[in-house]
Amino acid sequence: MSLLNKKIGFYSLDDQIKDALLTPPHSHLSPYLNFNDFLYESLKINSFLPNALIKMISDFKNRHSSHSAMLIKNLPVDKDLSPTPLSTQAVENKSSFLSEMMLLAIGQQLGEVFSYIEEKSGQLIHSITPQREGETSRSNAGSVYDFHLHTELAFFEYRPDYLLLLCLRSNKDNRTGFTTLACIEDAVEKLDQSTLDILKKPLFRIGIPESFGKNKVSTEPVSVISHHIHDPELRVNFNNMQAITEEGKEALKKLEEALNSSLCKLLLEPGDLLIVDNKKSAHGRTAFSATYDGNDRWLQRVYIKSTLREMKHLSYAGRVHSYANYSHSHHT
Ligand SMILES: O=C(O)CCC(=O)C(=O)O
Ligand SMILES: [Fe+2]
Repeated sequence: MSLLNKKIGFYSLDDQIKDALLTPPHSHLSPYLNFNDFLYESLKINSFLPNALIKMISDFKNRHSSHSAMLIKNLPVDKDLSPTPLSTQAVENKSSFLSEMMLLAIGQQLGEVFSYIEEKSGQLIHSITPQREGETSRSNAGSVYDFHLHTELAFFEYRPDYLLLLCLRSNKDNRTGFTTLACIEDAVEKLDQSTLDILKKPLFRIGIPESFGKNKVSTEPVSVISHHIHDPELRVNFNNMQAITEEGKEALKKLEEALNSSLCKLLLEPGDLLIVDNKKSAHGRTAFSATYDGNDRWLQRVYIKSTLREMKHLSYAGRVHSYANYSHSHHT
């Protein structure tokens, strides 16, 4: 178990640049009132970022580096931060939108910001905060139990290529509530060829969350490691996944052990942005105790796809997409 690993690209912004970004030119815009104006305005932020960081993100995106995730530290986030919202909808109390600016600016270096109507009502910027009603769930709303490693929306063919997690408020005790991360390369090194061959077969059913599934609880059997020979991809969720054969079960257990044996645990701090390559790595979160008093851990999240053109048939409204359009077209 290590805190940082060579598969995670690391960049810490100079204080000087951070300070220059503290007062962005058009801070009166709200992403919650007019998302598109805010989105395109945020692009201007990128011209203030150092070329070395822009290059690192470009190399990461194009797989010119070996990074499966990136951690960018010391980004500016809002100074007078409102209390951690108790519901995922209640972000309108936020009086400035610097964190959103940073998320969307950097997100757009990787591709297109998008959402699903079935995930947080189609919001394009998600608040990840502990929710009382979901506290025992193994989901982003939970806190009581570990949220095991998963690739984001693993059940869905049209899942995000990247997710960005920006920390606004860290967990109070600084000892729990780690974001966990493991990448496929580290796991593949530890697995024998026959296990890898089994993981490449369609022997695994991945659970579909209720908000997406409605009348279907899991996928058709899929493989968890793709056949891309030179740059294999991962599709996994250890919270709700089942192998349909004994050899599949055995292989899945070995994969989980291999991923966990090279796990990175990151205690995100305000201004830390974790960019996860959702094809190359799995992420999760360790348990923590939530108090629901406005001081809980608070991350903001966006989903990115390199391009939205292949999802055109799933479009719901602009950048918001719908899983229902997919399940209908697949007669389920
Ligand atoms: O809370 C975290 O650190 C990560 C939660 C998660 O899996 C997500 O937001 O997709
Ligand atoms: Fe996740």
